Amino acid sequence: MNSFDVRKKQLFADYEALITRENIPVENNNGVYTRYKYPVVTAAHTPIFWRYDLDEKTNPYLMERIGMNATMNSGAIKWNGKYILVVRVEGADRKSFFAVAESPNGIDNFRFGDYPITMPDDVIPATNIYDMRLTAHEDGWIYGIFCAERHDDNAPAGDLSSATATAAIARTKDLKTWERLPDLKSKSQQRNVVLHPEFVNGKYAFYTRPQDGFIDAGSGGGIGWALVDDITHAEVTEEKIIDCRYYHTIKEVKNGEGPHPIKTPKGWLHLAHGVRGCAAGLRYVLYMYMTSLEDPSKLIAAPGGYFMAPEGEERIGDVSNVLFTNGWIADEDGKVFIYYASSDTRMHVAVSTIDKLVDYCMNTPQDGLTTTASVETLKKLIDKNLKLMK
Ligand code: M1P
Repeated sequence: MNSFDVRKKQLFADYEALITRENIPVENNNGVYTRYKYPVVTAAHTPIFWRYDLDEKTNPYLMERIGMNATMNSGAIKWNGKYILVVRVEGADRKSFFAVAESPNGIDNFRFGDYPITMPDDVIPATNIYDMRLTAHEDGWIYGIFCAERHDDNAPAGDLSSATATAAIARTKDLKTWERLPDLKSKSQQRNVVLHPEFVNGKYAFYTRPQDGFIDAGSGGGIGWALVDDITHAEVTEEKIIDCRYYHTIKEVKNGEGPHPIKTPKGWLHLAHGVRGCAAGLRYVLYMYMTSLEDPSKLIAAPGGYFMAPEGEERIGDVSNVLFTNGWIADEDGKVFIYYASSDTRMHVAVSTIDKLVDYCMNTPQDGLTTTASVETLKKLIDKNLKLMK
């Protein structure tokens, strides 16, 4: 074998070893969820034949030709018995695109299909697209709502950083061919928009995140809720904030709905991200809340603090100190697979159950918004436990 063939054989062997590596639950957990040791999808999980030209004549040194930088913020759905992620893959050129990776068990063996998704760009073309939330809606379509980013042409000449964020809408029946619908019309910029899986009062319901600019949520207030008559010409006419931001909390600067909520007998279970500022920059954590079955826009449980925060290697990456989620899968047996990205770099899974997550939401004390309130809450638990321990 010549050196080209030796290297090629090694590349494929290393790749197969990575893809088929068994994932291991991390035992040291808090009882609410179990993290898994290895990231489920990394840039190294993208197929070798996406990155290398495998023709010795045109690539005699067998060098990487198209670099992949990150695999992050992935939508999730169970489809034909497989655990599917629509992964946000970011190339070395900073462009994000979507690609389907599937696993037989939800915790390892995630493998990409041969091609990334070709997302029609027949509305207003976007420079970058990312962070798809998948919703199998009761109308029979699977929707992908994602951010479409474009340069802000109103920015002063020479400003090549100002951008606009819009919620783009596409739908599919097979996760292969996508139909693009017009972007969600809204007075403000929008990111982290999610489609509720059921009609509400006969209308499509969206979780929104109104924002003053591309980065700043500003006066947006928090996670919003809007009903839309026609998804093929979706427009936010009225928007109410259902999960507010508060001073000195984990969502002081921004928040955003994660995947669409899971329906449980006790209410809709929501997973979201909250952002606060500190000297090291922004810190993104995950938190949960619940809304009523009768009125999905009515908050019924708001556990205080974060549900998950970056730990260990999760803390480090392209944008450090970030956990972000836009995908989870609830199995028929009540198991929940929470897919989250760390530091805008790689995808992980944590596993819990619907019962545990509902218990977490209903019985974790609310944030009292002051130190005094937090200490009083803590003292109540200590009193109770000390009595039990006597
Ligand atoms: O870099 C962290 C995240 O920042 C944005 O989220 P948000 O709009 O809530 O600030 C998004 O760009 C997201 O993709 C990214 O992970």
